[in-house]
Amino acid sequence: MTQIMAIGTYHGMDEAALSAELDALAIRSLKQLPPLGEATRAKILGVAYKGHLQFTGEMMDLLPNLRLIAKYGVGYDSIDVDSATERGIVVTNTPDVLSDDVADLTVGMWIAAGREMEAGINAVRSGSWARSGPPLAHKVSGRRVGILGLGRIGREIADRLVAFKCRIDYFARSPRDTPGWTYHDDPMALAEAVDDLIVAVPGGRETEKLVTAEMLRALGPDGIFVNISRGSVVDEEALIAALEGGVIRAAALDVFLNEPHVDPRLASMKNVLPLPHIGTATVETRNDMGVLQRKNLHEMLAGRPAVTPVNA
Ligand code: 8YV
Repeated sequence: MTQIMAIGTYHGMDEAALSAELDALAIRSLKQLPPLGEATRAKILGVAYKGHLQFTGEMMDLLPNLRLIAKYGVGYDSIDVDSATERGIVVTNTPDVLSDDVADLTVGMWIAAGREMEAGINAVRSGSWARSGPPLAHKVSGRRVGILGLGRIGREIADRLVAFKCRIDYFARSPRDTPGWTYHDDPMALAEAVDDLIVAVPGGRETEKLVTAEMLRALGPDGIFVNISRGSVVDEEALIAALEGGVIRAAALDVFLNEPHVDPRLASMKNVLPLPHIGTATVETRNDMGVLQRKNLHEMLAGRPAVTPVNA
């Protein structure tokens, strides 16, 4: 009897494991949930969820015996956790196993934007290198970098930047135990203090448009803005205006407001390094994320507490 439902577009290795280990009933999107028969829906005790469509209380009510939503990913802004809690549904995510990958990519993006790697690649590919080299870029080592959100991922990013002789400033809800980094209790104060700004706060209502036009102005015409969190955290229109108007120097973005549909202005500007949300997209990390997601489902089926709950 199928007690687990897998919702989302999974990689083949996860699809196979969800089916083999948990006999999961797979659907591509939450939109396919309402048309399923009532009897099928009533059997479901756990959902393996991968997606950015909002898993609302209304959707949860279509699964009257649901006990657990196991999110594939550390961010759970696509799940209405309050509604889940009200219904006694545990929500889990996949923290830690992905922090290295996201931090590695962030630093890579920051260097690529600062050193204008894309222009260099284009010069080789187009043959324009033979006529004249690309213009000089800017040094990245030693810059003063602000981390907006010093959680697990923010911390990994900052630790890596220390190796690049960067001075670290950060914003978090409260000061953290850090090796001489500067704490700011206000995102604007952080933006004013630093050369570059990296967004590492979780997405969701609380952080919506946390990065404002004023903060980008404070960063200034030499500033690099990096976002590996969620597109919702920045006022995207303000970001586009700042990039078009030279208010900041460059942006490196792995996330967008309406992804996978990227605003064409962001996709085409030369001072934007756009990536298709690949922060965790390695075989190793995606494997670990899948294992942790399924582990939470196995524990629920065995009557044991979840391993990585967010609303316990
Ligand atoms: C997801 C992510 O893994 O972990 C997160 O919160 O944003 C991603 O890395 C990806 O969106 C797959 O759903």
